[in-house]
Amino acid sequence: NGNQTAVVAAAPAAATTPAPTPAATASSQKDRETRIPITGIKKVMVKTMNAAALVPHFGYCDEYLMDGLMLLRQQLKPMAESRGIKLSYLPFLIKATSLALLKYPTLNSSMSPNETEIIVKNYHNIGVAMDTPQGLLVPNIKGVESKSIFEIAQELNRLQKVGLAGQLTPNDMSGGTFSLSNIGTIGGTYASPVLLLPEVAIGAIGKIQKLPRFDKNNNVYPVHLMQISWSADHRVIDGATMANFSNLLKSYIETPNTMLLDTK
Ligand code: CAO
Repeated sequence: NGNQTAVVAAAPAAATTPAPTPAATASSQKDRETRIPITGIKKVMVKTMNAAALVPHFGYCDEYLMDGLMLLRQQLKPMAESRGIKLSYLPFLIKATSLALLKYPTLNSSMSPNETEIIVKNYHNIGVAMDTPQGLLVPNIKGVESKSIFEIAQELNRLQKVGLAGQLTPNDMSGGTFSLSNIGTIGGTYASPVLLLPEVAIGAIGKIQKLPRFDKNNNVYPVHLMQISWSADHRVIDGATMANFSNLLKSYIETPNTMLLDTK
């Protein structure tokens, strides 16, 4: 493309190496580079990420004990499977997020474009980052506040299926109010997620790991831990709100039966 200018970091030449002629440099550089056009979803990602970079984010991380939820999922997974639905950890995390958002609703809001109002949404459309053949997409599960964990799993299964087939619709992807990104399916622990505007918070979920911890008598014992990394828009959310929200979500995840009390 004649309009493009190559931006190539020049390696410092060794003192003894003669400088190559300009023609030789141009042809060898061309052979050593591949130009990938930025189109489609990648182009959208450039635009949305540039916009997000203008928002002052802060990060907050914690680790959640997963043994209780692992046991519960082990019990419920075969039942979901008998109804044709795969039950991963995400439906529980999405429901617990929604329950915690009921207590801390400003995390489910957006800033008005002229920065004069915070628009709190009383519907929880929770987005899930998906690694699809088209690239990173964030479809959302609509109305999580009134869905059961099974209904959330059903919708997640549907979105994952159409996502892998490259058939997510604009409706699947619009109207999100809060996002989660389960990077733990690929690996890793902590992350630094970038906001999906106009949402004001996003969480990145790390890989569940078996790790040693101490009991009160200083004996080492094994636990399963999952790290979670939050990013929030510091114009709207303060650190205390984020920490209180994460603590409540943590209590639902660590003692998952408590979700029964608040689930509608
Ligand atoms: N730690 C350990 N195991 C995990 C896990 C985690 N954090 N998350 C999921 N698993 C397990 C599941 O429970 C499942 O186990 P079983 O086979 O025993 O049931 C298995 O890994 C596969 O899970 P899954 O991928 O089918 O389901 P999911 O609902 O957890 O995730 C989806 C769905 C679409 C979010 C995921 O496939 C994906 O695309 N992740 C990548 C997200 C991403 O790219 N984020 C970065 C965005 S920023 O660039």
